[in-house]
Amino acid sequence: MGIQATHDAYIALGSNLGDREGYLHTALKAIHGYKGLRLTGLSGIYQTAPVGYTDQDPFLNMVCRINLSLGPFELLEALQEIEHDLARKRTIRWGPRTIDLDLLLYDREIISTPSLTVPHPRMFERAFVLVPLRDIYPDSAIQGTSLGECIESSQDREGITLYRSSEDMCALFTG
Ligand code: A4P
Ligand code: MG
Repeated sequence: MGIQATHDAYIALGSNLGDREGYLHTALKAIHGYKGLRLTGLSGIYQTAPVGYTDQDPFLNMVCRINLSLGPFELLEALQEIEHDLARKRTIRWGPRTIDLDLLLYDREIISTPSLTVPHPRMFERAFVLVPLRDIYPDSAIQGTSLGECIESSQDREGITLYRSSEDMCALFTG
């Protein structure tokens, strides 16, 4: 009997179309139900003003931690499959979407390829990612970069309000 090596990864979820909270819940269930993936942490849900293409409705954003046996590229494929199943409409870049799943961190790996960049290239300047990540990330810094300082200097931190607490999310998924 071998010991299965496992990894920890952090995924950012975002939705700003239709039943936003419903899409987040459906995506979390799909992640937890996917072979080789297991949810181990849930941030709160935050309502956030749109960044980039601003003429669109506010987002709900959150972050989850997973424990997994898949490699980073297999994980990206799994996330894309789940996005596809939730019928995301790819029309406007940075535009409205039912669900967006971004791979933020995979252990402490640094990956730089055309199809996958980890840590996610824009995460350190986006409060809509860092504020939920801070709910569940065990340290105050990531590879020497302070989460609090990044949030302080982010452009979008004013537009963020708590929508559902991390405790409520965990209760929903365990009880
Ligand atoms: N890709 C490379 N690295 C990664 C990674 N770490 N995780 C590639 C996920 N994908 C990665 O992604 C485009 C390509 O990125 C993929 O083919 C993959 O191989 P996509 O999800 O198809 O396209 P997208 O999401 O429209 O573009 P992108 O660049 O991911 O958009 P962003 O940067 O995620 O921005 N404002 C608020 N308040 N909240 C939001 O959630 N989201 C966006 C989307 C803009 N403004 C927002 C929000
Ligand atoms: Mg994306």
